[in-house]
Amino acid sequence: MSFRWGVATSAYQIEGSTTADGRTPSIWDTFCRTPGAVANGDTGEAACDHYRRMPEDVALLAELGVDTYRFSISWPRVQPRGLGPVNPRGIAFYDRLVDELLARGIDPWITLYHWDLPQELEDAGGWPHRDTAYRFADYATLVFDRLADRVPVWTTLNEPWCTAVYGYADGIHAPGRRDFPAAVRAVHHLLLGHGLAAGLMRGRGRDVQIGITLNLGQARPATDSPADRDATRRADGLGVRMFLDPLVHGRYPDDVVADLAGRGAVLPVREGDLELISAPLDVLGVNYYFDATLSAGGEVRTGPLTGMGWPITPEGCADLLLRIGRDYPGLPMVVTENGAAFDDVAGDDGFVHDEDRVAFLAAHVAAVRLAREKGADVRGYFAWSFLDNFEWGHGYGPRFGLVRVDYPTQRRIPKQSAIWYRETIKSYRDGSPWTY
Ligand code: PNW
Repeated sequence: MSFRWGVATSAYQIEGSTTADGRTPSIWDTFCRTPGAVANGDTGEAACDHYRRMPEDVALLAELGVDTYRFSISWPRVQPRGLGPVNPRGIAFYDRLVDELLARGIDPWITLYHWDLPQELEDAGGWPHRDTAYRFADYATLVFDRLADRVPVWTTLNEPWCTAVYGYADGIHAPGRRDFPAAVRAVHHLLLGHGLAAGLMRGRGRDVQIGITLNLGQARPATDSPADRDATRRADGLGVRMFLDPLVHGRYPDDVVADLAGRGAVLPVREGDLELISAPLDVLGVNYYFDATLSAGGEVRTGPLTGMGWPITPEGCADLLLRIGRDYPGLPMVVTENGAAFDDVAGDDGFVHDEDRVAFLAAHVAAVRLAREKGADVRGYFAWSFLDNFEWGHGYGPRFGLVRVDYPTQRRIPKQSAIWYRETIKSYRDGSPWTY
């Protein structure tokens, strides 16, 4: 098989049309209406208007030369209110998207949950409530049964750490709650939802791959002091091992359980849950943005930073992929997101000479190459993002796209990085193509 080259997006960040064709509100619609929650009062109501411009966007993907497009399904579009039968008008959009992609030789790669929980399910308790896991599994099969005949790869969740921590502990993402023990319950129910959905999809007997995507980084101690090393262990526990240990080894790490107990939080594990959660995965999606350097006092950020204030740490990408390969052997990986926001300056023609983004992406592709040479089983690389889009709590300020979106006109203008990416993919394919 040849290495996959792709780009990624998510539903709420690009689609707009939030009330079209029977879609009901998600927690992000509600959060965006909460005063002060999102920068500039921005909302996903219009976003990139992708819901209406989908065919021209797919044509643009074909011009980019990617072989894979990773997108997510809006739960409240296909199952309004998170309950009951599929909404035919909602699923029809994804049906057309899949056909359009296949017609252009691009593999659709579906993420079932990229943060847009139907509001009614949050009202009933959200992810801290166990029933949400069962609701998610029900929704997953509705989508799977309609699209699995044409979609080869299925990702259950995108970055459950962000859902739990940003959504329920820090309150900086929807639903904006600040309750650490609730966030820890959310972690377990997200993983349970993954396990239930994966099991049901697997049971359909289709020839597809099933996986999950995590945001991962290699935490590093600022100094060799015991306090900094302990801060690093704890961050790695919550960020990496709390997810990968149950998924791969079928148990939560003892030190993490103890740390959580010290903070008054408990993972609400019931008999049989860990067996479901640790069912075999075909692929692990790795979203890599940066490495955290930790001291006892918190995170230390030095050196060059992106427009998000994130450190630029491509070496960490290789280290991370090698470490996952070592600690969780036998798990094929795909980098399902990597990219950066910079202060893009557009010319009069809208063109952006984003040499900083080109350098960022090139350094990370080189890190993937290095990790592969050293033996990590990495099977694809997807840039975040195809288009500039709604960057959650930051609104439309940060631009991650390879393609600029001029929001007032919705014009798409490929940036220098889009041209660079197309040429890079081509040279890898024409040179000595990566295979696995
Ligand atoms: C990811 N962090 O989120 C998401 O999957 C995307 O939807 C998002 O647009 C993209 O990264 C860029 O932010 C993350 O602080 C948010 O480490 C925050 C972090 C990592 C990933």
